[in-house]
Amino acid sequence: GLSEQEWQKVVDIWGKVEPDLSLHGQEVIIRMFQNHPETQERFDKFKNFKTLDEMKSSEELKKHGTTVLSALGKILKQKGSHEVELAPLAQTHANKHKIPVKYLEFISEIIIGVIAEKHSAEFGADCQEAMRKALELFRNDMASKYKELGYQG
Ligand code: BLA
Repeated sequence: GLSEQEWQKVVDIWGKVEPDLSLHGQEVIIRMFQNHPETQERFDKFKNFKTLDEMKSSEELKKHGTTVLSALGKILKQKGSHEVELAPLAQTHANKHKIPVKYLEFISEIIIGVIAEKHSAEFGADCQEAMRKALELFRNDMASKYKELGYQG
């Protein structure tokens, strides 16, 4: 798990992300599609986007980015006691969207990269390490739920 100091770093940096959640979210989703095109295939509503312009001008994509980061923010603020928040997410991601743990790893690294770019001064090595641990915990707990639900992920 994370120490109280590590959680505090995670929560503090999230406070820098939140004022511009939709912009961060849009950037994360676009970068995930560009770096890992197979992830784009999982979205009926985005799989036909071909150009960066199309992605950038899509309100739906921006909205999804906001959904993702709001859900993640709620989870991170639980500092590991996220059972209530995680259960429904694991359910839809195992049974409906079928999102492998590998894709959760992709998006985790991209989230760290986007924060590092936008908030380099506040997101030093120790803070990045804390965020990486928090996202690892999130993924591990998603993976356990996946197994309970019979999805190998
Ligand atoms: C939908 N993803 C959702 C929803 C939430 C999240 C809250 C809407 C409610 C639901 O269907 O459960 C949350 N998505 C997240 C979080 C992350 C994220 C917390 O990416 C990352 C930290 N979901 C993933 C990944 C993919 C993904 C890595 O976690 C990548 C392919 C896909 N999420 C995905 C899809 C939907 C979804 C395909 C349905 C989108 C729609 O049609 O509206």
